[in-house]
Formats: sequence, C-alpha cells, structure tokens
Amino acid sequence: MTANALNTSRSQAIFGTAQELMPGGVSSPVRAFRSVGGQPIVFDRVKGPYAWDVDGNRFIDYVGSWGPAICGHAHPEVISALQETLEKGTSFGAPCELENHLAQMVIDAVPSVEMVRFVNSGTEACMAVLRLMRAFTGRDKVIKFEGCYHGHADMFLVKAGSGVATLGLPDSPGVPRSTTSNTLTAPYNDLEAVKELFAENPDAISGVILEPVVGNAGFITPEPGFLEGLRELTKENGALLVFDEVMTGFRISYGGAQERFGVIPDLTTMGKVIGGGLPVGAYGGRAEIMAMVAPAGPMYQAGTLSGNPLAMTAGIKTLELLRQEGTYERLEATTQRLLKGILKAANESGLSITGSSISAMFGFYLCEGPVRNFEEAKGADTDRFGRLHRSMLEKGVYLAPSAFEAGFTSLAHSEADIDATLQAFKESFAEIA
Ligand code: KE4
Repeated sequence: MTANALNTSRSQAIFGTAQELMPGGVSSPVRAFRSVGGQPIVFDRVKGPYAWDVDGNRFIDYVGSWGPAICGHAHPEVISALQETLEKGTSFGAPCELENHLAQMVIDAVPSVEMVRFVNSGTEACMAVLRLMRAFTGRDKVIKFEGCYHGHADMFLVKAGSGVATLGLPDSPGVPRSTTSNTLTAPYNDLEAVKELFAENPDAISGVILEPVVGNAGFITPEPGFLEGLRELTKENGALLVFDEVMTGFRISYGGAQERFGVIPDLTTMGKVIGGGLPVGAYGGRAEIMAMVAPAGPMYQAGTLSGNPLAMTAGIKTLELLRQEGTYERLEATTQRLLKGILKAANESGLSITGSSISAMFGFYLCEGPVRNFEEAKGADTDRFGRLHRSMLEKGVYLAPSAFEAGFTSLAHSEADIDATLQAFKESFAEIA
C-alpha cells in the first residue's frame, strides 16, 4: 500500500463528532493519537489479530485492547460462553458460582494469591491495594517508580507512565499535595534509591508497588537482582512488596511475572487478561492480609458490578484457553521473532534502536540502548516514533499510539502476520531514516 493511500474519511467524520461530545473525543487519553500525530482510527470490529476501521481498512493489531486480547480478539469460545451466560442475565449484584470458579483459577495460578477480591478495573485494584497496604501496616507512605502506571487514582499520579507520560503531563491538576505527599518515588532498577527512602522514612513506609516488567514507559525489564533486592528490602523494613500485574498477569507467564522471575510479593493486582475483554480487575495475596478486607475485616472497598457473571465468564474461558499446553512457548516464539526482526530492520536502515521482549510483551525505543529507567526512556526520539506510527498505519499495522507503551502479541498472530508486519517495518524504517 503506498503512503497516504489509507482512506479514513469515516473515521475522521466520526472522530470529529466525538470531539464535540467527549473531552478529546475519547474515553481514555492515550487513544487520541496526541503524541503520534494524525487522527485516531475509529474501530468497527475486531477478530483474532485484526482490527477493521469504519472505512473498511484492516490492521494487524499489536495493542489488543491494551492487553486483554491475548487469545486474539473475539475468540469464538469466549463469545459462545458469553452468549450462554447472557441468557441468565448480565449482572446479579449477588454472589454467583462463577466468581468462585474464576477466583479458584487465579489462586491456583498466581503464587502470591491465597485470597482474591474482584473489582472492575486495574485502577480500582491498585486503589484498593494501596488502602490495604496502609491498613495492614498502619503506615501511610508508599514507594512507586518513575514511569510506572498504577491507574489514575490521585495518590499514584506522581511521575506516572502510560497516558501521563505520553502526553507529557505534569502530575495532574486536581490532585491535592496532601494526597501525594505520602507517595515517594525512585528510578526503576535503582535499589540504592529505595534503600535511601527507607532510611529517610523509618517505620513509615507501608510498602513498595511496581510493575515487575514495565509496560507503561515503553518496555523496561527488571535488571538481575532488582526484584530480589526489593523483596529483601521490604522484609527488612517490615513493609509489603506489591506487584502490579494488571498488564503482566497471565501474559508474562500463566503465573505472571512473579512466577517467571521467582520473586513472590505479598500482594498482587491484576486486570485486563482476567476479564477476557470485559471489565475486571482484582487484588489478592496472603490470606492474613486479605482478611482485612470488608466484610471479613474493617478495610472498606466495594463495587456494584464487581464479579458480574458476564465478566467472570469471559475471564474463565480466557484462562482456560491460556493454561493449555504450549501456550507460552508459542507466545514467546512469536514475539521473539517479531522483536528480532524489528531490531534487524531498523539497523539495516541505520536507525538507533534498542528493544526487548518477554513472552507476549515487547517494546523498543528509537535511541541507543540500554533503557533501564524512565529518564533513559525519555531520551528516545518520540517525533520519529510518531512518523513511524503513521507510516505503519498506512501499511496496515496498528501499533500503540505512544512511544511510552508496550506492544502485545496474541495466540492469534500467525507467522504470515509477523512476516507482513516485518515487511511494513522495513519499508517504514527506510522512510523515516
Ligand atoms: P485500568 O484502570 O486502565 O483498567 O488499569 C490501570 C492500570 C494499572 N496498572 C497497570 C500496570 C496498567 O498497565 C494499567 C492500565 N494500562 C493502560 C495501558 N498502558 C491502559 C490504557 C489506557 O489507559 O487507556
């Protein structure tokens, strides 16, 4: 497809109206293409590894609804399971056995989780887990890392990643200083900085929360010893270690990053994949900590649609598909081949690039490597990434519309899809070099 051959007239008309109805025309900021330029593509439908826009253009999709579509979009078995549950209604607001079923699957899969509470988004899960950290330890401060994103709750909007980084926003207005004064930050992969924060705040830090593999500042992996060091530091200081696995959960492995790296936190947040495309978040961990959550204990958290049968059904079927033999070997092979091909194509065009992949997550930066933290990630050429993004769209490949997001593959991405993607990268790198 030659450049500018993409007809996006209906997308433009629909998005034009959207901007009159909703701030920025979107329901979530990163979708607005603000950092990559051009106008968002309005999706009409998705299936497997593909998305079609309202003008009939097909794209090979590496966003996958930001993580949930790990089995491929609209998997037939998920759809039929949903249709069956739909006959019984959409939301009960009462206990249902499907919650037991998904809860048992999560507990069986994720090493740190002995009990779990379902919510409706990753943001809710992270809000609740912070309240639980504070309730359990009686301490108010929390350590997070620059570039990590734990949803949009006030106390986490400090040097956050994802859309906050994408839009280059200073920490958001409307967040009182009093709310974030207990949020301490350190550079990712910097154990010394964490040690200093503990020394400066004796007996005051409830815990450390992090993305065990960072997917909200591009793609940053933990250096050897980093996760293990945090495990020791938190234990030494009577603080909790919390892995935010909303993105990595059931993607880095069936047991998440904690299983892959062999470092077991005290609490874990989850989302995306466990909802199979419907709104589900969750937090879980050691039973003695979870026993504090109302109504078992005094720490309050609630939600009208939490644990609804439709969302539970999509999550159950998705995890059933993922726990089949060979799933993660397949995801690893697909993603490694893609990433290696991207690096090779960029190098052949003389472009600076650094990147990596783990299981079904990958990312690259248009700069010299390595990128070990958010400061180094910000050194990437985001203007050139914008030109790359637009060029790849013209060639039928849909990348995350931000240099500060990770890429996602799925069980539906075929060898032919990867070959077509690598051909598009080769042509696009030549255009932007
Ligand atoms: P949600 O509230 O968006 O379901 O989850 C918040 C969240 C928490 N923790 C991690 C590690 C996350 O990645 C997220 C959400 N991820 C972004 C994508 N980088 C969601 C996309 C968006 O904001 O539109």
